[in-house]
Amino acid sequence: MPFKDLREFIDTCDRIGEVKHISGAHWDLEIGAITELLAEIPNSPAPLFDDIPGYPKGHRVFANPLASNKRTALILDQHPETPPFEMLKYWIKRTREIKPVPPRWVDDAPVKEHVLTGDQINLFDFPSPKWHENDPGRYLGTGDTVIMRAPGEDWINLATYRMEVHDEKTLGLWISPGKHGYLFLQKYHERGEAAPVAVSVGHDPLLFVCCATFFPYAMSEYDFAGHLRGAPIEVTRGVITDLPIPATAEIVIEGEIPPRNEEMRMEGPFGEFTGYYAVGPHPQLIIRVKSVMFRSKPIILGAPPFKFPSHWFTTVPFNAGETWDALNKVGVPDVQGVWQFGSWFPFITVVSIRQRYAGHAKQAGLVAMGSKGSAYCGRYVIVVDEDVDITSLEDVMWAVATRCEPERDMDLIRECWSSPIDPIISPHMRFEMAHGQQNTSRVIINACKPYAWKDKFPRTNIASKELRTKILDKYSDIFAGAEAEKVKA
Ligand SMILES: Cc1cc2nc3c(=O)[nH]c(=O)nc-3n(C[C@H](O)[C@H](O)[C@H](O)COP(=O)(O)O)c2cc1C
Ligand SMILES: [Mn+2]
Repeated sequence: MPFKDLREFIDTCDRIGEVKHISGAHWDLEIGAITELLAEIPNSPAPLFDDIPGYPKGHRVFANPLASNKRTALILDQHPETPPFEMLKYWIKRTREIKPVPPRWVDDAPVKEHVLTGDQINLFDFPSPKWHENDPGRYLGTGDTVIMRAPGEDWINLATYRMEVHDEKTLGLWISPGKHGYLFLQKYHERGEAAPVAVSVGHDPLLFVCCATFFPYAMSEYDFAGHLRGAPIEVTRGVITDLPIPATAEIVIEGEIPPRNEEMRMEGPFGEFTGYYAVGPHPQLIIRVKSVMFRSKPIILGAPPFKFPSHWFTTVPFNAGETWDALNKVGVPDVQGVWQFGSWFPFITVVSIRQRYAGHAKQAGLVAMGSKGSAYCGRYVIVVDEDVDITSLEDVMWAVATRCEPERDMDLIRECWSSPIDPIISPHMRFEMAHGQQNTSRVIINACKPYAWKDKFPRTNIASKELRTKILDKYSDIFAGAEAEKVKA
């Protein structure tokens, strides 16, 4: 069932115990710390903050929207108990059969319940949290979507980029080199033009996931989100731009992004997905805000990044789906699955194969490394045999520790696509070099049994499936419920 807006999603989550109502937490670090501590607990409920000091009742913040299996399953319209690996397979299937569903224009737009322009605008009217202790200020944009039209082309890009509140009418915007928004701005700004922009900071988390997942250039995230939900996203024209904005959004801001040589502001450092504060303080792009639209009792969608292994984003690494698909498309045979670790970004990509020929594992590693879903900010690509549980980092590291001979089975690839956000980039490269010059190396780890003598590799000593089943049947009183589920495999 597609959700028509964030409110309907929250209500549905609430009915299955997936929401924690929190009253009175302060925007200054309290909301952030509660959100972080909850994200550290696997599958914890999503906090909905109300009665935020200094703000009218009803001005809310909803955070960690997809940080549980059940909530992730909800947006995919899957059974709440669906395991994350099955959800990734479903995502890939839907991606493969994509038929773009363009958004539908409507006039009746709840987001236009209140419209402010000019002097009426004060961004501090919304309870943007200061999420992490060393953030420079308050970030209204974490689970946001930044909407722009491709200059000279006919398509709309939507993407999640962080936004700091600089003052009543100015937002900061940080976009990593190479991202679609970054490419658009290069074109606008080369012509000396400010770029028209609209940003939603509260919408259906399905749209959010699509805005934070890698899609090819020229594929509008609106069209893919419409395809996934099986119905078009309803959009309405902005009040100062003609950009399509989600009609049922909670808060939408419109404005323009001036060229870098006209105005920038110091931004960051912000607590990033890497687990560090890497980027900033540094002069960055801004949005000059020209209009603010919002519904009564608006809800900010918060998705502040936290240090791995917190599942602050989703429990399913959707970018791994692109890599799996890429492996299939170029014809790497017998790929059993792809998974990623690293708080949503592909620091560690794991590919599982059923080895068929000498060189098969290396081929899989090289293709995975270069695929869109794993290329940006990657570090390690690990290839394992089909018996390894790729969703378990412990199991993967067991394979690395026992099946990889480092001298023979590791390859170093230099000068790959990274980002200023990468903590290993030196301060000189991060701050003094021109944008886009940062890069890092990769290691491909072949943690498969050596192909030449794989049949002579020592046997694994875990109890077989047959023995487990027999014991579980006979001694069901020892292994009840969840325990039994755990030892079944
Ligand atoms: C919560 C969250 C915050 C993000 N913040 C940023 C950001 O500040 N800048 C950025 O370049 N990418 C950020 N990303 C990653 C982009 O949203 C992601 O790479 C997306 O695919 C970019 O879309 P695009 O290819 O249309 O540019 C963030 C992702 C998430 C989940
Ligand atoms: Mn895009």
